[in-house]
Order: sequence, then structure tokens, then C-alpha cells
Amino acid sequence: MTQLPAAPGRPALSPSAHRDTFCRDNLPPLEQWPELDLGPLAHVDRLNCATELLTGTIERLGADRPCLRSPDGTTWTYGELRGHADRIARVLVDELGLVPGNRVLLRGFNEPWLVACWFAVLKAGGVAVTTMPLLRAGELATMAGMCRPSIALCDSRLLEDLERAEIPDLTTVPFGSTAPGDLCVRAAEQPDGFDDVGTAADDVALLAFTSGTTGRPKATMHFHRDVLAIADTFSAHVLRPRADDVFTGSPPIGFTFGLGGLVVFPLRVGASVLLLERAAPDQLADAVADHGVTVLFTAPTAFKAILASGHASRLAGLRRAVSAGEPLPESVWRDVHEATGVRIIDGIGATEMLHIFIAAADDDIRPGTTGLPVPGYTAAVLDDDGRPVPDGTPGHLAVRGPTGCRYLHGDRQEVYVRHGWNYTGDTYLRDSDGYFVHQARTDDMIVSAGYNIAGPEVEQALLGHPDVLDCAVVGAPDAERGMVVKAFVVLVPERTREVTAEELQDFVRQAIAPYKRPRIIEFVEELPRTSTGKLQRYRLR
Ligand code: 3UK
Repeated sequence: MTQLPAAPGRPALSPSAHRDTFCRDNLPPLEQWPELDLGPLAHVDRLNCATELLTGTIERLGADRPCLRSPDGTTWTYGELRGHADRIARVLVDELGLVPGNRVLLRGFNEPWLVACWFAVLKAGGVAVTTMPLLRAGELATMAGMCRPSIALCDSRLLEDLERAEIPDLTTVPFGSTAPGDLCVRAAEQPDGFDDVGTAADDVALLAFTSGTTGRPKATMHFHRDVLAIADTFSAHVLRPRADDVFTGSPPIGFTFGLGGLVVFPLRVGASVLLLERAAPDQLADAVADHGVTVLFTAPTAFKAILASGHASRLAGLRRAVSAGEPLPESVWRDVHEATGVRIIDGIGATEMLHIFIAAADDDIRPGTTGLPVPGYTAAVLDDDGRPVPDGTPGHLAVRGPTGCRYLHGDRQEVYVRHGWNYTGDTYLRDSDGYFVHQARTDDMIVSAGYNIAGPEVEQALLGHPDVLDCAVVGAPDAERGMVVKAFVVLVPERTREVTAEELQDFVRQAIAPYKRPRIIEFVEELPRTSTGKLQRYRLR
């Protein structure tokens, strides 16, 4: 076991429960970690987040509460979920030979068995590597090459791509069917109960891959402690869910936005979750209306699409709606508010930070800003040398708190972590009231004839036009100006009149400084997005 020395803000690691030392062996060197402000978790030495989220909640609130729901009416109580997870953990350990520290690749839709598998892996001291159903053989092979799983638990409907990935030394067990050999069948034959492995608070619990809007995935490493830290910061202080809430949302559990919003936050407080295998915007709106959902997690594009299809009123029963992944245009916030009375909580999060670190709810919300640092986190806007810039000036967003960036093998760690801060890669400004205002991904800033133009500001202006459904603004090379602003525009399908590029240019010129208007406009049917729903601006460039 590697014991690393302490430094200010970087406590020494506790003795690991992992017999397979792959994760500790491949942590970035301690001096390259961000500074951590652990808060109340600083003194916790042993911790298994699965024990806390299941047994901890059951001890406080009882085992009979509804926990996981499916649209077909299936409901598992907390006790049932723990029972399934215990029996799967027994299969993992007794039949598949899992030892603590082994990575287990999980592949499935958002549905109860995937969640049971995730808990089983953590109970057994394994490291969960949850992947998204949309990923194909090549991507799965790349990920497996990086994190070297020995076992894969895969939805029986999604086996094909995993098999085509031909991952060496991998035992794959399908789940979700009644076929002989299926994990669910094998688990049903196991006795009840399982003794959770007493992991260290700083043993790695999960490896999460970044969305890779530029196509190169990186694996981030998060501890058992971190899983609880996101519940005890963003969720406890900003979201403030109640035990009677019903959560749902669109992000895959393989994306940490979905893991937090659809597993960790509800289970920390004894709430229930409606898990949707398919959550296109209209299905999402219907699910909210039909199942009494009170807390929704999704991305800005889904809110846009729900508004465009005229179904926003289906969201009126929500107590909370969270938007993350991309900037939430102010017009979308206002339109949703007007149509439903719901005040969307915008929050910026990142895979490297595990979840959201700047956000605002209720009366703290200022539409058009992301909000304030989540209690437990500190945020700053810094210049290229790591010095704070004056309020109102754009610069690099830097954050720190109880969670932070640790790339597997320390690969490109020095790009994200500098001067003890996590640099998210976003250009932000802080206004005079301390609110953080998103400008653009730093790589997406457009420099045209000496002006700095933030693509998302132009996108917001375009979205104000009633016939614009979606758009993306990038810099296109230009001999005279260096770069010019170019917009890709998706028009509302059921528009009644012709829309020209000139009309949209004039419209933008009325809303923001004329030099920011798109000089080139291309009408397209749809925009390229990643499996986590993010615009791939680099593909448009
Ligand atoms: C961008 C936002 C403006 C921003 C994520 C919530 O998106 C998540 O993680 P990723 O690693 O991407 C991180 C980057 O996405 N971004 C996210 N939220 C916002 N930009 N406003 C926002 N509200 O560029 C950030 O650096 O895919 C989000 C929770 C967990 C997550 N992993």
C-alpha cells in the first residue's frame, strides 16, 4: 500500500482496503493534486459510500420506503434495493472472484438493475466504471485499456458492442433477463445479506470518464468520501430535497451529473427516483406529469425542446428543476418560469469535480448568471498567472472544495490543476455582487478583428428569435479579421414563414453589440452533440 505524505490542504492517505492496488498506484502524484477543503468529512477515516447511502438511510428512515421506480409501475423499496445489491455482491465475490480494488465495468440504461449493480460493486470494495449505453465498441475498448476492468456487468440488450470491443481478460455477465447465467438469476440463488467492505474514505470508488467534447476521454478518480461530499454540498445546501420528493431526469448514470442527481442525492435523503430508459424531452415532460415527479435533472437543450413543443405546462408540478452541462440561456429560464412558475436551478459541474460547484436556488437566483459558489466550495476568476482579476473582467474559472481533479495516471493533470486550484477550462466573470457569469469554454472564445466574442452570448441572442429552435456559434477563419462569427441555426420545424440570414443578423444586432453579430449563418437540421448532450463546437469549426 502506498502511503503518501501530508501537505497543507493535502492530508496523508489512510490505509487502503484495496488488495488490488491499481487505483492508488495510478493516482497523480500528491503534489499535483488540487488543494482540498474537506469540511466535515476531514476527520472521517473509514467510509463506504454504499453503506452510507443504503444502510445509513434505512437506519434513519426505515427499509420500506419506495426507492427506485420504473415507468411500468415497478417499485423497489430501500430494503429491496439493498437485498438485490447484497446478492449481486455475493456473486461478484464468491462466484466471480472480485477482490477489493478491482474495476468493474457497468453498462446499462437508467433502470433499477444498473443501480443495484453499482451498489454491489461498491459494497464489495470494487471500483465502479459506469459507461453510457450510447458508447460503441471502439470507445469501450479505449476506456477498458485505461482502467483495466476484470469484470463487466452489462444489460443483456447491450452486449453486442461490449463483445465487439474484445477486452482482454474480461469476464462479462449479462443482467436484466431470465436466461440461465444472467446475473439476476444467479443473484436470486444467493443467500440474503452481505458484509460491506470497510473501505477507506479515500479509497477510489469510481472512475468517471470526461465527456471529451474534443474526442479524447480522460478518466477521473473519485473516492468514497467524494460521493457523499457532493450530496452534503450542492444537494444539501442548494437543492435541499425532501424524503417525499420523486426525482427523475435524462442524464445517464454513467455521466456523473446523472449519478448525483438520480442516485446519490435522492438516496442520501430517503427520496425516490423514477428511472427512465428513454428520456427524450417529450418523454421527460410526460413522465414528470404522469408520475408526480417533483425534482428534475436535465440539460438546457431539453428545456428548450420542451418549450418548443408546447409541453412546458407538463412541468408545472415540479418543486425543483436543475439544469447543467451547458450554459442555460436567460431566455429559456424566463420562458420556463413564465409557462410553469418553476425557477430552474442552473449549476455548473464537471466530471473532474464530480458534480456542481456553482449554482443558486430560489431567491438567490439571478437569471443569466450561474450563481454563487456552493457552500463548501471556493471559486475565483484568475488571469494567466493565477492572480485574481477585478470583478467584471473575464478570466479563467478556478474552483476548489472537498472534491477535485485526479486524472488516472496523472495524465494531463497539470493542465486542470494549477496553483492548487481546479481550472475548469471556462471563461467566466464575477459581477460586483459576487455572481459568476459564464462567457464561454476558454477554447471557444472567438477573437475577431481584436474583439473577444463569447459564442454563448451570440447563441442566447439568436435563441431570443421565435423561429430559432437551437443554434451553435463558432469562429470561422477569415483572412481579414482573423476569425469571424459563424452561426449554425436549427429553425423551429412548424414555422409559418420564411426566415433569412439577414433577418437573424438584424435581430442579433438589436440585442447585443453589432460587432458580435454572426457574419455567416448556416441553416442545419441538427447540431452535433456528445453522448452527454454537449455541443461539439470543434466539429462545427
Ligand atoms: C460546462 C456548464 C455553463 C463547463 C457536469 C453537472 O457537465 C458536466 O461535466 P462535464 O465534465 O463538463 C464540464 C463542463 O461543462 N458546463 C457544465 N455545466 C454548465 N457551462 N453553465 C453550466 N451550468 O464548460 C464545464 O467545465 O461533462 C455537470 C454535474 C456533473 C457534471 N459532470
